[in-house]
Amino acid sequence: MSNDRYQYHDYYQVDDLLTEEHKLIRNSVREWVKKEVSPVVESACQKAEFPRQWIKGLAEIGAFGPYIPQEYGGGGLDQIAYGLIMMELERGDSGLRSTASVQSSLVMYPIYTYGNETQRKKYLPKLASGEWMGCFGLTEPDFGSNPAGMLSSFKDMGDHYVLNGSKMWISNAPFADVAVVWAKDETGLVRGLILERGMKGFSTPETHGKWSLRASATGELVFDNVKVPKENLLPNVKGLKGPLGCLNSARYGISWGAIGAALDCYDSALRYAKERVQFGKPIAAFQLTQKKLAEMITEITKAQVLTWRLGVLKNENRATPAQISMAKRNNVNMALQIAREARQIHGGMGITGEYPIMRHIMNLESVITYEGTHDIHLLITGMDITGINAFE
Ligand code: TGC
Ligand code: FAD
Repeated sequence: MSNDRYQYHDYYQVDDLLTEEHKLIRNSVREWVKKEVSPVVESACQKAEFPRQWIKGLAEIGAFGPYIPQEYGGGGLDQIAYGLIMMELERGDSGLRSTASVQSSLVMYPIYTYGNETQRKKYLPKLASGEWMGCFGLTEPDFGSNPAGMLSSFKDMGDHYVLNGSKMWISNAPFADVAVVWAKDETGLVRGLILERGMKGFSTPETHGKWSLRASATGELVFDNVKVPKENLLPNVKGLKGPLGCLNSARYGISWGAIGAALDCYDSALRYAKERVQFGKPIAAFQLTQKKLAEMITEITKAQVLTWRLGVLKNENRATPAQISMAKRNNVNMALQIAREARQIHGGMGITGEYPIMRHIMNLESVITYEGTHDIHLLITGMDITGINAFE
């Protein structure tokens, strides 16, 4: 994919709803992705390697903590700017967006929101600059959709805590310097702890053999009697609403990100359909191809409008978790369906690394599962509209 011919599509002129600053930020991220990501992303995925040089670039374009206040090293931007950054990054690759959304929404957000001033000052500037990378440990081998059952726990030893347990499927774990870990205290209450690489008994083995998100590093977090200083407890939240609150922010970012992956597939399919000739005509001339392309841009346009509106609600602090669930579920599913149709339009070429399509399909198979599966989000909507909890 060294020749990146991507062009943005905005059928309903959603751009008119953005500020000049939004457009500037979006364009600079798009340029960075074209220059630094597109030339290497296919080979990174083929080799299942996270290109470490992306970290410096992500920090420079402001992708780490865009909405965290500037006094802590963040960008001080609004939620729409954050969404646009996620969209452009995921246009490049979902794994790239994952790295940035974990750092921003699952590590910096909880330290900013639930941490004290000392923790904010110690961690946030280094996370914003990419000097330190972070990860977020909620999922366990036996507790994915149902994190309330987690077994990781810590004991109060007087002047420190001792943490035991494990986490699985953790993005960025293999290279993270800092981990925000959710575990139960002796009363069974979920609390957040900040772990640092090098703490005795804390290890982060890498997960190998993924067919999805191959340019993103995934691993386990293993806690074997880890001695955690008391000052590493996040003081300002108790219970499952702590980690779930972070997920609101990350899921919101994913709802934008998925539009980026869908746009990349649509853009490639549209161009290919106009250039590829069969039976003496461009395949774009066949009604069946037009149906696919027309449905793709219709779904993308609906998602762009829905997500922009969600961004406005989020800026006003009015977006509910259920509204965010609806957007995450709709947009990721939309992107996956579009990626599959785009693969058809590319024929055999669609399975090669010459085009981004197969990589997006494989990536989106993770995105539709992590941060709450497709069905879990449906049940969250179901609970919201009926008032009846299907999880109990
Ligand atoms: P439930 O009893 O409903 O709620 C427990 C407490 O949490 C509150 N709450 C929320 N608070 C903030 N935001 C939300 N979205 C919230 N949802 C619930 C709730 O009000 C309650 O508070 P309180 O004060 O009464 O205690 O919880 P439940 O145990 O019944 O579970 C509900 C369920 C299934 C919806 C939830 O657990 C869930 O969302 N499951 C999916 C798990 C998930 O999304 N895991 C993601 C792991 S991280 C990840 O995937 C990162 S991928 C990173 C990347 O690479 O991008
Ligand atoms: P399960 O919970 O076992 O679900 C299996 C199936 O059962 C799903 O289809 C699900 O929808 C269905 N199901 C479960 N409960 C119900 C129900 N009540 N009703 C109907 N159907 C149900 N986690 C982190 O904490 N941090 C990370 O950084 C992170 N990164 C990830 C990166 C990757 C590449 C992947 C694949 C996952 C990552 N995760 C991370 C974990 C992710 O959040 C979980 O995989 C996800 O929440 C689902 O959990 P599970 O895989 O255990 O599936």
